[in-house]
Amino acid sequence: MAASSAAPVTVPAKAAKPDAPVPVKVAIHTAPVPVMAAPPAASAPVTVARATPVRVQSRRSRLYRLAVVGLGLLCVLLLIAITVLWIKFNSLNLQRDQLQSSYTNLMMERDQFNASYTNLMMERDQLNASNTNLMRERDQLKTSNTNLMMERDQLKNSFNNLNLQRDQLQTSNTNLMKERDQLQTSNTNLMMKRDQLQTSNTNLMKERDQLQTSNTNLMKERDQLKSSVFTNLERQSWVFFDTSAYYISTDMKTWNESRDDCEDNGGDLVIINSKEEQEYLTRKVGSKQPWIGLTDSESENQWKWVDGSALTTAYWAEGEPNNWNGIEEDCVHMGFKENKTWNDLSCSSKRQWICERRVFH
Ligand SMILES: [Ca+2]
Ligand SMILES: [Ca+2]
Ligand SMILES: [Ca+2]
Repeated sequence: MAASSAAPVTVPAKAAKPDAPVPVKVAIHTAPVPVMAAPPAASAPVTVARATPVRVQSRRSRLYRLAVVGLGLLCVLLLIAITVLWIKFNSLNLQRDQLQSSYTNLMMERDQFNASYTNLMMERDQLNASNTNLMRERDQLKTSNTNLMMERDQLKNSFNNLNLQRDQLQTSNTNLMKERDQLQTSNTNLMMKRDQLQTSNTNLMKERDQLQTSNTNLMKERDQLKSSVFTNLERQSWVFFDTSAYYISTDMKTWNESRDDCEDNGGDLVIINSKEEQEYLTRKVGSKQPWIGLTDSESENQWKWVDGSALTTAYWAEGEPNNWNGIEEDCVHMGFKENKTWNDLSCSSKRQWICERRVFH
């Protein structure tokens, strides 16, 4: 339509500021209505040449007709113009109404847009706030996630260690249960043995008490006997050293006769077991040279004591034993030479002797 180009509607596409209301400008330009110039009035001057009266009258008549015709034409034209203007006016009114309606609609839409815009701004602000919160939460969750992953890894390690420990403990537990069962069995056996031992112990204590009583009696008897033995030995000139009693004879006999005498008195020829014993007897014999219980009569140079034991420590005089002068010398006496030490001599020689017997203190 031609009217739409004549009536431009300016609606800014986007406002400079989002908060400002959308300006809507509606300019209505009505087309200028052409005003027809009024037809020349009838009283317009008409120049009529002065002629003859008929001719003048005819000319006037013709002018009148022309004027009428012209006036009629003018009226027709005016009517057409008015009709056209009327149509255009109606059309413009219609367009104006449409534009007003459109304007109203646009205003409503603008208000709706404004309301929507406000809502959207609010939503945007809410979304911004929500976004900020979400980002903060995301960061917190990221941190939390990292921590959780670390904790998870630590828990995994801990879990693996615990599994390992559990397995070890299970093995240990199984072993301990076996040991416990064995110990229970052992304990039961030990308790039985303990009971048996308690019974046995009770019996032994009774026996011990009886033995103690018996021992006490025996000790008394022993002391009495010992006293008696000591008295008798002292009476027979025995002397005492350590755990032995010694008799140094005044008579002189062969080695074998001397041994018989010792055996008859509950002993045997002396066995010298230590340096102390050797020194004690050396002091006791003085200048005597008595037999001692050492011989190699069974096998030459295999010296043995009268109890069958081999000689370990000897106190031979210098150059002894020597089977002096080619004579067999198989028996030993002490107190020889200045050191009072040992010499081998013929067993058939007669000399004093020393007997030894064990005594109890
Ligand atoms: Ca001895
Ligand atoms: Ca000899
Ligand atoms: Ca000799």
